Amino acid sequence: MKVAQEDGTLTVERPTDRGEHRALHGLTRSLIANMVEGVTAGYQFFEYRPDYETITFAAHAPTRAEFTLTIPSTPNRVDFISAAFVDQTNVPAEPEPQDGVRFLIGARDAAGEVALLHELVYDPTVDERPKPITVSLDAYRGQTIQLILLTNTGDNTNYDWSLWVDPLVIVRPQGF
Ligand SMILES: [Ca+2]
Repeated sequence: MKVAQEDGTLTVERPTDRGEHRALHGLTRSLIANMVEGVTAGYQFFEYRPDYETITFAAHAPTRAEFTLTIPSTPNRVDFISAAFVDQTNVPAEPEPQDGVRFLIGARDAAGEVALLHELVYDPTVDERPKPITVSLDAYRGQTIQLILLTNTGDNTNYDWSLWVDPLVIVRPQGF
């Protein structure tokens, strides 16, 4: 999927009219719409400046997306929240073996140091629902960072259509 921004409007283009591309096209549009809705509905999704030319939110692993965020100096919690999911829509009735997708969340701080904050494997042969992700960014309060979202295929690339569901960075009081 190619996502472009022009005159304040985001557009999502699909590479072909094949079924899997049509499905991901719709999903990508809805994910981005949900992110925008999250902003207007009161989430503090601050200083969010993604490079829409290169980011894909739903794609066959491996993928890489980076978001530049300036995280406020606040006593509140700052978390990245999302869920990992591997779409099985296009898996045939008699599938080849698959081993799922590894999801990794990292951050590059102002000094250029990259830290792996969290990783998990979504294996569609075991997992049936999106796996929730909550990653604390408290250590980066007051800094401008790149939040890095990666997927990789593992040993087997079959059916590795991977999704970051409703990715958001939120600020909320302690105890919530
Ligand atoms: Ca795999």
